Amino acid sequence: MRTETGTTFQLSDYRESDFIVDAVDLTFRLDPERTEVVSTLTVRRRPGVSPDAPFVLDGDEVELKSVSVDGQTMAEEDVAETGNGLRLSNLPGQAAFSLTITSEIAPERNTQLMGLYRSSGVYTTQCEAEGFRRITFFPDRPDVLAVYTTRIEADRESAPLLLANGNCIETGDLGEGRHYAVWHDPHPKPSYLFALVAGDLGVLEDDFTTASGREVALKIYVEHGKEARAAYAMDSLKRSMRWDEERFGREYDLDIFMIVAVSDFNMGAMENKGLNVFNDKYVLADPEIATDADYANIEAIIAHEYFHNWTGNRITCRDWFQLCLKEGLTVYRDHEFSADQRSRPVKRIAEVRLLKAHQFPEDAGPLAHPVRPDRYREISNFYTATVYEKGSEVVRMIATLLGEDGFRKGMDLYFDRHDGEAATIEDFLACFEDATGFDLGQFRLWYDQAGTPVVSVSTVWDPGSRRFTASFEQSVPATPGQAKKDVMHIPLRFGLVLPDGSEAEPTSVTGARVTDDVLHLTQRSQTVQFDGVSARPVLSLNRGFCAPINVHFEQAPADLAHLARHESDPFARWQALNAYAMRVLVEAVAKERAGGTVDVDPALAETMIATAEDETLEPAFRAQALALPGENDIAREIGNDIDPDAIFAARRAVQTVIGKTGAEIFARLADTMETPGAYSPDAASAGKRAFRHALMTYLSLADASPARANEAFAAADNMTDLSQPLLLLAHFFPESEGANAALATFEERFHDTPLVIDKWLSAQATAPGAATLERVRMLMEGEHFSRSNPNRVRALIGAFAAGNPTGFNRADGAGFAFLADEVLAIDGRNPQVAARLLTTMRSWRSLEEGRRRHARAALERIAAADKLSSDVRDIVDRTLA
Ligand code: 0A1
Ligand code: ZN
Repeated sequence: MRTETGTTFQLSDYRESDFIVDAVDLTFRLDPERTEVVSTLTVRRRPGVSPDAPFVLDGDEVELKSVSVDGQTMAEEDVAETGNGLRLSNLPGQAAFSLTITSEIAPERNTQLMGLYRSSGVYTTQCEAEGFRRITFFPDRPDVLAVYTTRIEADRESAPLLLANGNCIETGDLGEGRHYAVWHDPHPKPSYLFALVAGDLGVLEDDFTTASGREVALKIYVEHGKEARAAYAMDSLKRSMRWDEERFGREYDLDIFMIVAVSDFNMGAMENKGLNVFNDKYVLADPEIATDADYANIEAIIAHEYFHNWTGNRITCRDWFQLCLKEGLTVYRDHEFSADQRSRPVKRIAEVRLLKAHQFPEDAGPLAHPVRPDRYREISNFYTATVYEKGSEVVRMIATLLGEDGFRKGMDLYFDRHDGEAATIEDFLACFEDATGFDLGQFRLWYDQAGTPVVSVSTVWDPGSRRFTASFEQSVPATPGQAKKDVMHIPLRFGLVLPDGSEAEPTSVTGARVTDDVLHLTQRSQTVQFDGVSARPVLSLNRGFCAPINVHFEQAPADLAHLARHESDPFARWQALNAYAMRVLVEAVAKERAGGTVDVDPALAETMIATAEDETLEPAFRAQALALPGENDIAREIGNDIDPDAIFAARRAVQTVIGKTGAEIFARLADTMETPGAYSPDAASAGKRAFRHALMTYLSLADASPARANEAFAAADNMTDLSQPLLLLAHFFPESEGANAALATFEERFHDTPLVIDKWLSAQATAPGAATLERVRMLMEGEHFSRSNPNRVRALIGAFAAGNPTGFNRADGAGFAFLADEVLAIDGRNPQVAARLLTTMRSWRSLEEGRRRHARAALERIAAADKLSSDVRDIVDRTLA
């Protein structure tokens, strides 16, 4: 395990590597305990580098056997093992040379799941960010691009399938039950995109013809017998390939594209060149095992990894500080893909909910960092919502600023100018500026300044002069290492909605630049006058959640209700309704804490019911409209001195009032949302199911009875319709007979399908209340849990810590103590999973005093442990700082 070194890496320290590696030839002699890796590098000293400079290679848990240069074994005194790699001295000064390193690794003992490891008997690799150094000694940094040839030797029986990046150029028999395959990838790539898979797997095959006529073989490898469950992933892949051609003019560039599904994986999936490796959760689906949400995730992640072929692989990152260059951009691309495949406004609502639930709290807490961080101790801890999701929002703002054509021109120039290179954010931004002439000088602060900007708004309507005035004040909260912030360029889509629902068209706007429907805030405070407005308008601000900011705007409930009913853009309708509900919920929490009875503004319930009834809106949208902000959203809005029990009680009370008020209408609507015939995962059918479930939740609360959920559970013929009532029973009627029976039935039916059992674990782990912790402990003792499988850990412990505010934040601190125990227990096997689990403590300072004290004690106990991975050390130190 890489334990803490205390080294901080800084963006400002970047230097090109002294040596250039043109080619990498690898031979793997696979064996679970003792895999021999022979790596031959074709190396040149970079012009200008001193002929005495040593060649420094990274290495982690690799056993060195020998090193030779141009066939000659190197002298012992020229080979220094440094603890984190090799330092080779006395190498040729000018001429290119060939460096051969023989070493050994033990895939079977690799529990970190970084480097070469085994998952259910299959050899697989994960090299991003710094896993290649766990396979062989190498300058393991993304700006060292080389052409790879990989020879794999293995037992034919246990590993009939031998895969690596690129095209297979040779196969053969080695006798004694062993065989080999050689793969060549003609595209120069960084080491983090290397991949190898060897094992016995089934395959689903298809093909794709690119726009220019290249025939591409498509293969998805899964456990034998599960091939049919890869059909939706295959369909998503083909749609992604077509979409990238049509939308961005990007074609695939090899003759084969492979995806391998494995059951032990630290993240979602990995974009290795031509050989994506996936967490099987994001490949396998059929109506019996996958929910609508699973289908949507598969589609999005298949697309994401495929899109990396251009944004990440053909153009990669110069260094890991530039991670958002590939991730933010690729998330933006997968968001656009899903929006085109499904409903754009509904997709946008889901994105914004996710951004606010994950990125906003990160940006407001001790782990806040810029979209492009300027320092890190452990890069694995920077695969964050900020780099991915906020990174995507920043790209979306560039598209807003430049318009569709300008954005496409900038992207075309980026692909053209940097193909085959390792680029930076500066390179990326320069393409948009050069292609359009747009000045992104102030805008680039979005990459370097952490914290969610706040825009405070106040408005005045003067009927006499027909002038509407809006005043804006922007600020960015202090974040770790950044006390003072500069003024940002914030683009805001807006509209002035008139009493009849139409849009005002002011005769003049002064005080801010306005382009089309975008208002540009570029100063700390700005007063904008809209003249010639025919009647008092309601300001609709940040349409489409154009900028990822917090808006402080005391809009009257009647104005929010007006927008919720009349906005032309459905996303903005949802946004207004959500803001209105949030207002009511925050007031309800204050009442609850003061010991009063929670009452609900009847106009909120009416607006929600009217939206639910609005036949012009698609069911998926109406489902979103009915979903109140979650407990964590409310906590974030309140900001400090959080009592999760009060939030829970107040929210439940509001939900119940809405359910009772709307009961008759909801019951009628629920009957119209049938999806007859065989299950189909399409967005329209999924939307109906989501709406029906939202209605059923309100109705069950209104009836104070699990009867509807029991009935729905019994009638379900697909996983979506089965898991929704299961959750309803487990969370709303946990003591009922039906809840226990449903959990037992579910377990009985799916006990041999771990991916489905994860849903069963999560449903129980997220049941509100103090008693759940004991349930989680009990489940950990049961047959379905294993600390060594990341999906199980996330489904049980992760779901408990991140998705159960009342249970995890128990007033006695037992939830925090439990998490600390688990982080320490898991850290020894898998530091990445342990560190990620620990990030669930990031908002501890906003809790009320008693809970805060317990949280601190748990964190301090972790910090005091004698042996921590660098991953956990980094998170615990920053969380406590
Ligand atoms: N690049 C992948 C995510 C990924 C990152 C790190 C990993 O191991 C530490 C694995 C996957 C993506 O964006 O999909
Ligand atoms: Zn990615």
